Amino acid sequence: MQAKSLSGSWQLQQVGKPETYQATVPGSVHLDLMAAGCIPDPFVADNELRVLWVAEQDWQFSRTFEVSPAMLDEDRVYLVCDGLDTLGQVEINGTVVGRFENMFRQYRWDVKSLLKAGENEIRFTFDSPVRYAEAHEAQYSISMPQPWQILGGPYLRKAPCQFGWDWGPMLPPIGIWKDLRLEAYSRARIVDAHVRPLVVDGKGVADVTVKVDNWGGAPLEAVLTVTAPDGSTLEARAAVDGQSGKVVVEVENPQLWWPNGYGEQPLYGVSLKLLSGNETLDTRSYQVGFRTLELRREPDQWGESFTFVVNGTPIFAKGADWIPADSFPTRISDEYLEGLIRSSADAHMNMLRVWGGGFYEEERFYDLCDRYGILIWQDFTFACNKYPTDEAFFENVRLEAIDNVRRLRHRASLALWCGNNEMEQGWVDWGWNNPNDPMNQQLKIAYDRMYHHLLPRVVETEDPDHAYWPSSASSGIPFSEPNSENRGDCHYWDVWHGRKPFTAYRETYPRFQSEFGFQSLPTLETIKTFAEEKDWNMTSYIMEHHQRNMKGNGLIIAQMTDTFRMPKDFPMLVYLSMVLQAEGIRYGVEHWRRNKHRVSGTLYWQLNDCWPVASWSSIDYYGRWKALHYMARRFYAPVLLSVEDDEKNAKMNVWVTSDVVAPWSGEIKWKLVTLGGETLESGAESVSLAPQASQMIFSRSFTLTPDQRRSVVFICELEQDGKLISRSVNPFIANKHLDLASPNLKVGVAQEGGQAVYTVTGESLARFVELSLTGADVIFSDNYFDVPAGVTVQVTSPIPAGWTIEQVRAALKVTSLYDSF
Ligand code: BMA
Repeated sequence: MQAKSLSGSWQLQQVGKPETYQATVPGSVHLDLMAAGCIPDPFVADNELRVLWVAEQDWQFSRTFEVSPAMLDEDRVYLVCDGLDTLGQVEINGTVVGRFENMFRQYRWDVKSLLKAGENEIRFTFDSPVRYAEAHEAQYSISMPQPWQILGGPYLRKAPCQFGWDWGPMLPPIGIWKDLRLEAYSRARIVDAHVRPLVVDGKGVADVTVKVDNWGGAPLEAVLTVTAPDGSTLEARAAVDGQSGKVVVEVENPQLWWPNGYGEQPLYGVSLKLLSGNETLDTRSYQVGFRTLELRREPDQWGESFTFVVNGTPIFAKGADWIPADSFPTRISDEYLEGLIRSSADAHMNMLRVWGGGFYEEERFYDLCDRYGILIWQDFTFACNKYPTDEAFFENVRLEAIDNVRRLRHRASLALWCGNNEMEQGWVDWGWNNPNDPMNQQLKIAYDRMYHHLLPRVVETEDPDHAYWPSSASSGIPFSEPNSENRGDCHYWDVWHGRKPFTAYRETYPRFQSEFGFQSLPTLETIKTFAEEKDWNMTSYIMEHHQRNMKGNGLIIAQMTDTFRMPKDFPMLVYLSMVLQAEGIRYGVEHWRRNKHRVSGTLYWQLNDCWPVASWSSIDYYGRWKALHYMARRFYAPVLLSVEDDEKNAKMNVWVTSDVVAPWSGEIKWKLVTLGGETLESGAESVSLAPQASQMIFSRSFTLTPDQRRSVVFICELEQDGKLISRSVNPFIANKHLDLASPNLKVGVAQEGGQAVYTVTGESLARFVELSLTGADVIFSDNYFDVPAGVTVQVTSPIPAGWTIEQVRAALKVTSLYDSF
């Protein structure tokens, strides 16, 4: 087997225009035009609107390449394209090789007859996805119009959000977005290898079925090598009979793979060789983990459970929804991607949902999730829309589903296949269904066929080891209460879209909360990349351009006034919007974790951004942690202290919730204290929890005067072996009405190795203390924390590369709630 990558330097040309540009493959037209200085950065100001024309044109990518006589000596030479975005045709030496129409599929053509030894030419012509989508929409008008979207996306198998979303710009990329290469084989090649890392009676079993194309007809052998984390190897071989063979390696006492927080992530290498005698004809290699995984759905007193169970241990899923990490995905660096996955694991997450409006992620994404112990809920890429009903569309999707299920099914991180995002809800709850319209009925029948028949059948056939779920949200019963609290997963949007207060979260008891969220602005440093200071106003043209949920900025302000005083300036508005978001999501997650006997997971909407924008994300486009991400690290901690406050009755219920699989014991210390630090009452309770239990430890109503409500707080601390592990500060009134005084915060900064240690104290309660270093992006060990009067709080950060501790001191900025008004 020989391979030759065709990635690298290409030439780009707009169809019908003479100018040529240098192009980078993998890449896209927008990125090449930006690099050539021909279009402005679409993420700055409202430049997006100035570059809409790019995706309305047709584009050609071409290059020459050498083919060696040795390659042409092989029986077959394929052109293999891992990702073509999206629509067009490819020619070699002037002859059309084939057409493509799906960015999620791998395309493979036998091109030997078109190649010659020496120089060859290859040319891709990409048709405008926008013109295609709009023309089809004009003809069939099936899609659901949204103000933030180019219409007609569903006609194309292209990431739906690239046509615009309620957090994303309308910038559909065009181009060769993954590697492409020539692959040459003689006699036979591997067509498919189904690698199943199983655990059977405590033994690891690497069970591999290989399918081959054996046009040479010679006897073939498959050799399977399993490499343990310590480098030791086990090998087995088996004859390939006809077009398929099965080879199995058993691993005694395998090290089990666990989700983050439940154990280690030992990974085994699996490599497969196809031999003819001593000659290797083809190879494949994989990274696997041995684990069992089940989606447990059992009838119970509330309906039906929805719990992921790994190696027999029920997991409380803690995480977020994942969207594409860039509108132009080919420029996502390995460091950036790892930063996002590491940040998820750092916040004690164990699950991300790859949401159906994006794309099936690249190998490197799942490699990281395997390594960091992040389970993946994988949607098929359909979201919030009605899709075509014709046979060609169904066949295109069937091939796409087979490609991607085969590509990902061996992954330790893969937890679930899910049909689509929110489309069952559309049919049942959002008025999509019009029984009097025959076209509409056809669309609904097509929905049923796709998500209740075609896709589950592909999963059943290609990946019997993972469950299929028809839609998120769904009850699991077709067209029956998809957003039911009693069974299946839920999306809860009454807080945010429905403008309910955060307290409304406590009225819900979903079996699995796979979406809920609240927006904030991105960090000020990020806002500076798209808005000049003159535009620093919530309702300025530019700030509203970087807000795609039409009512979004108003919703932020409205909810802010429930909780906080009006911010005194724009930087404080940014700060408060982040704190508000963090507080809201905390409120929900704490409630659902307290009720873990009933609720089995929370995935907040959304982890990340694809451009700089006001959104529901906890990490902004530049990888900066918003307050929510720091808060997530606290509310997703393995042992959670939370206070169920009842403002009206001045009642505080103190809970401890444990995800630890062993018994847990510790101590609660509480006090009623003035903002100035005077203790009015205090007490302590011991905590002793069964494995994975949640329990109310202490409950108390206080009698407070109206003045006291504004000037005292309830502070609770959780200790283990005398060491503080968590603190919770709870007012008896909305934060805006607290009688806060200037805390006069003092921060000592010392150096310990490569770390800066910040020691924070104040004279009066400081809420949501934010530390930042002007001129550097660092992640602090904690941030947006409370500092009660007279209490010392210590946090650390890495010292930025090349900085002295004096520079850290000079750059340190400290903000607390008191500074916001
Ligand atoms: C859910 C998601 C997305 C959307 C988000 C915020 O519906 O599935 O479609 O971006 O809410 O509105």
